[in-house]
Parts: sequence; C-alpha cells; structure tokens
Amino acid sequence: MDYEVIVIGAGVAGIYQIKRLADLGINATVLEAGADLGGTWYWNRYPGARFDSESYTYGYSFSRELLDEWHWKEKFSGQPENLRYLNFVADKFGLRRFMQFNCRVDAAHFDEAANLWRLEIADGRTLTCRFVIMALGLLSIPTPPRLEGMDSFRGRSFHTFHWPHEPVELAGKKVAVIGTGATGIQVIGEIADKVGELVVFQRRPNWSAPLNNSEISNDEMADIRARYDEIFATCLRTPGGFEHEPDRRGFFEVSREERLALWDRLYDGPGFGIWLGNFREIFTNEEANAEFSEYIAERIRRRVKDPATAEKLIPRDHGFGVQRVPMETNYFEAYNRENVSLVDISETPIERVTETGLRTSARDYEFDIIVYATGFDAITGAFDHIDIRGTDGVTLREKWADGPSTFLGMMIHGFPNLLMPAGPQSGSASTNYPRGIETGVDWCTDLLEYMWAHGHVRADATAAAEKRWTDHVVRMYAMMLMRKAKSWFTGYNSNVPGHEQGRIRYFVYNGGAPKYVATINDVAAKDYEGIAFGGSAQATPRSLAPGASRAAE
Ligand code: NA7
Repeated sequence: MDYEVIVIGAGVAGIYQIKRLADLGINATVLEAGADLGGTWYWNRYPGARFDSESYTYGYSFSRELLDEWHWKEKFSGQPENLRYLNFVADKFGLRRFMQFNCRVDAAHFDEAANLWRLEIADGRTLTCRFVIMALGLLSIPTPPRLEGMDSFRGRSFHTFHWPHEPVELAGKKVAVIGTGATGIQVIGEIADKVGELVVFQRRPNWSAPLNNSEISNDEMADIRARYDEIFATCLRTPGGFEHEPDRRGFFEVSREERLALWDRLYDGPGFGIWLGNFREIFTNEEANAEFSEYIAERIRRRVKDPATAEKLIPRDHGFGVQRVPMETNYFEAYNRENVSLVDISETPIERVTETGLRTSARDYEFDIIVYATGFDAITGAFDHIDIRGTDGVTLREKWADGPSTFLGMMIHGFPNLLMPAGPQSGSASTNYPRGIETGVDWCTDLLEYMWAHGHVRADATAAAEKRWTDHVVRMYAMMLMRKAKSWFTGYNSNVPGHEQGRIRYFVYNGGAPKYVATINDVAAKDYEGIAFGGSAQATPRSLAPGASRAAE
C-alpha cells in the first residue's frame, strides 16, 4: 500500500485535513489537480472575487499562533489575499511537502479483498491507500453554457473560474458578461468602470444586497484577535456558522415599523446579515418572504435610475433568500453608467456565439471579451468527474444519478473507507464553509483514530443509517421555500445534462450548524453508530506519535 490516507484536493478542506494527518504521523499525501494549492482561491481569479464571509470568521480557527500572526486587511478579503493566506498556512505548518500538484485523479476503485482504494492518476500512476478523503470542493467544476459557435469567437473568452492568471487588459474593451449569480454580480460591480463597454446578459435576476466591505485597521485587528474565542463560539452557536444570528422575534409579532427598522439596519450592515440576521420566517413563510422581498425591490428601484432597468433587475420567480444571496458592491449603480447595458435574454435569447461576439434573437453584439459567469456543476459535479467504484463495482455516478444519498454527508454506503469532510448533505454547504470544514475534518480524523486504535481496516455506513440521514435531509427541504427555487442549492443547472429539468436534488443539510455538530458528535459518542467496521486487530498497528510525520511522496 502506498499511503494510509490519500486526500484529494488541496483547498481549504484538504489543507486542514493533511495538517491533522501530518500531526498524527500518518503516511498521507494530497493529490491536487491544480498547479498549486488553494482550491477555490487558486482558481477563481476574476476581478471582484472575494469572501462573502467576514474574513476573520472564514480563516482557520485551529491554531492560536496562526490567529495571532495573520492580519486580515479587509472585512471581506479578496482572492489574492485569500490565496496568500492559504499559502501562509501551508508554509507555516510545512504542509507543502505532503502535496502533489498537477495530479488529477481519474478513477478510484475499492478493492474489497484487500480493503483498500486503488487510484488511477492522469499521469499514468496507480496509487493505493486504505482511506481516501474527498476534499473536492462544492463548486469546483465550472459549467460554461452550451452555445453554438463558442469555439469560433476570435476575441478572448473564459469562464470566471478560469480567469487568466496574468492581468487581463480591460481598458477600452467591449466586454460581455453572461450570468448574474454571485460571481457575475461581483465581476460586474468591479469592472463596470474599468471597461470600455459592458453588456450584461441576464436570464433571471438574483436578489442581491450590499456587502458593505471595509478595511480592517491594526487596532481593529488587535480587537478581533482578542475576541477570537468569542467570535468562533458565536459561529458555533448560529445556524449559518457566522457571527450573524437570526432575529428570534416573530415576524408577525412585531410591527411593520419594527420590521423596517431591522431591515434598514441590516441593509446598511456588513455581509450576510441581511440574509441570516433576518426573521426566520423569511425562509419558510410565503407572506413574510413576499413582504421582505418587496422591501429589497424598493431598494433596487431607489438605486437604479432607469425604471425599466430596475424592474428587470428585480426577481419575480422567487423570493429573497431562497437562493444563495449574492453580495454586491456597486452592482446596481453599474447600470446607471453610460457604458453599461442590460440584455434580458429571457426575452431575447442568445442564439449563438459568432466570430465577433454574440447573437441574440434581436440583434448581433460585438465584443473583445466574453465572460461566462454561468456557475458550476455544484456539490456532486466533482465526484461525477472521477470514476468512483465501491463494493460490487457499483459506480457513485449511478448511485447518485438522481441526487446524493449519504450518511451525515461524510460517508456513502457501499463505498467503504471513503470520507468526505465537507460532502453533499453535510453541514458545510449551507453554512460558513471553513467552519463546517473544520468540524468535518475533525470528525473524519477522529473516526480514523478510532479505527486505528481498534485495528479496524474497513468502515462502511450501513444502508439503514444512510437512508435515515438522507430522509432527514429531504424532510428538511419540505419546510424551506428554497425547495421551490431553481438554483444550485437544489441541483438546477441548465448547462449540465440531466440537471436542467429542475428536479430537486437534496444537496445540502438545512438544519443549521449546531444541530449538525450535535448529531455527528452523538454518532461518534455512540461508537460510531450507523457504521459497520471490519478487519482484525492485528491488521494495522498504528504509530500515532504526534509530530512523527511519515507522510512522503
Ligand atoms: P450561479 O449562482 O449558479 O449563477 C449562474 C448564473 O449564470 C445565473 O445567473 C444563471 O442564470 C446564469 N446562467 C447559467 N447558465 C446560463 C446560460 N446557459 N445562459 C445564460 N445564463 C446562464 O453561479 P455563480 O458562479 O454565480 O455562483 C456560484 C457560487 O459561487 C455562489 O453561490 C457562491 O457560493 C460562490 P439562471 O439563474 O440559471 O437563470
């Protein structure tokens, strides 16, 4: 066996996972398809890419030294700084030596006789390991549209995920942005005043509210450092894993004036407060949601000068917060600029890409650059891109054809020894991601330690346990207005075959971080109830001496 553990992916999850394994002295490696570490923050280099989480709640919490050393410079830090941070972490803890880059995993097959995973790497190697840990990212497979003529365009075009590493000259350029999700909204707000001309192609508008970013001074950072324990304790307590706590007053129990006062405060406040600091009924009650959505619509009307454009920017098919809420900076003001225009492609669809630009049903447009901000094959896409086979040769693609089913979002019945610290249906996808990641990595690592201590060489979630968890995840969707929205939260993506129809895929756990953590801790406390272990006590005597790192390439 080449490794005890192989971690796939060197993003936020993979970095922390290898840190835990290295500290335990486990023979482990990270395989990363990219040329360097960082995951999301390695790839997404488009202008405007930044956290929607408060920076100091996004960073890792596991090391006091790290918390003391790193100075976040902005409340919502941008991509270059975020990538610097992850590199700083990897270098500080000497983790790079456990990572192999440009190393794409094509296949992972479980060998039932030997209780190990056999991984096929794109470079031709086969690697074996006892455990494989999928740290693949929830949004790591970009999906450009499927438009005729895309290859014929003579200008530059790229999906935001593949925004070039070298600076892209924007001054004076005619630029198209297709897509107005969280990404498109960031790009548009950032480049509107830097390009010659910008045309936004919008299929459906998204509800969006101001990020209200600001710099973090030395004094503020000192204060944050002093409060880190309190900050992370708050994140542990709140459903979203943020500092933002829902307003626990009943929506209908307070007066309209009180509701407006809260909303005015949240609209001018930072980040996801407007979403997660709101009344809880916004997510579950149509009437409450409609009243708040109208409040935001009014805000949009106040900010966009042309009334017809304002109306086009107001969603009609879903209410505020039932899809992931993009956070914006100068987004609505961009449409007040002479050089920016909005094309509603629900009225005049894009028919094709031409050599010189885009053709809609109404006219031709000429561009130097076309930016596809068209989203991701979310949550399960990265799994579908690897040929993963469990017991009896069953492929994960087949098993998840209609959507994922998991145990706690971290294990899959029939795929023993495969762990997902931040998998589909885990607590991560619907919460402040790194908070969920730390929880998930710690739980997976504890499970491994338990197995090593007991000499188990095989762990598989039982079919019954998987069903219980998946049913629980499904039931929670029934309470949420989110179930009605066509978004990546429910598995909708018009660019992925089979995902266009809007059939719900139960991708995320909606019970909130505290309940999730309580549940997984309870499973661990009950000797991992729901997991069937196998193997003999003599099979894997482990040295768990901390610091005795044997990980090697
Ligand atoms: P999203 O949120 O999935 O948004 C994709 C956007 O692109 C959305 O406005 C789509 O319109 C639009 N889209 C997708 N395909 C097409 C085609 N074929 N033609 C026209 N328009 C299209 O992805 P993002 O990258 O913005 O955000 C992903 C997450 O990244 C985000 O939630 C954060 O967590 C970080 P639609 O609404 O489907 O009509």
